[in-house]
Amino acid sequence: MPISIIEFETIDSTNTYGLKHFDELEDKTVITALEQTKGRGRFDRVWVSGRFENIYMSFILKPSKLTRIANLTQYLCAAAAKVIETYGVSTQIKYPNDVLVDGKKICGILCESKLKTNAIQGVVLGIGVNLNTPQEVIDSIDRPATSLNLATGKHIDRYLFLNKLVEEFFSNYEKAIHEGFSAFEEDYLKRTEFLGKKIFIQQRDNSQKDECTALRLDKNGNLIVKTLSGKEKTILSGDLIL
Ligand code: BTX
Repeated sequence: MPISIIEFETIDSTNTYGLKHFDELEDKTVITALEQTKGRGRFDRVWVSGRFENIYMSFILKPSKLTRIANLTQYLCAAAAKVIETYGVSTQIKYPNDVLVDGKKICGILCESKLKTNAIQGVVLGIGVNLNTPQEVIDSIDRPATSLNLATGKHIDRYLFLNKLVEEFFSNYEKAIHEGFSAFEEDYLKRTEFLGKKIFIQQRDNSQKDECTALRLDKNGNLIVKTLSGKEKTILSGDLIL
């Protein structure tokens, strides 16, 4: 379980706070906020973070051995999907870090390493989950999005969800750290719907969309695709367009 949960009413970003105060925060501290004024996604994108009784949270993690950082993102993705499903909705995982409901993004994960003279000291693993975002705010997001209240037709108790997520995350955390992808492979794979399908990989500058077929995830959780020229390729960065 976490050492402590620190909650802010308003903060720029729980990840930014975690990185800034990394040295003084203990391993397994959880930072949460009711709203973020500068919520961040990957590649400096914005994460819509208004005061809607949503989850904006970062885990401060300083494991002594870390198999693969990318796996922590996938591990949290599967944990979040499981908790969302306790509300009676089904989820899909879009590689590597999105949880979708009805094909729309409900949750995003941002994993950032804390480096000191090029050595990794640990990570700040941030997650945002839309629990009670109003429809008009969802409609203003530039990609398909949803919120758990809209999917269930009910208001979602933020503290209950937060506790469930923290508990689920730490229930298998040590195993995930030590064994990597194999520790949670089944939970992750059974929610992926893109394998075997034609997809596009878009690089971060949005310049190019490469068509390919998603083949499988390897034993480290990396996506293997077949390119149009028939070659197998490992995808380590970019966004999947389904
Ligand atoms: P991402 O780069 O995968 O997704 C960002 C994209 O998702 C945006 O460009 C936009 O299209 C869409 N988007 C923005 N806000 C939302 C939203 N609320 N719901 C659904 N879609 C949205 C995902 O990055 C990583 C998000 C991590 C957020 C957490 S919150 C706690 C922590 N602190 C912080 O600043 N970031 C993390």
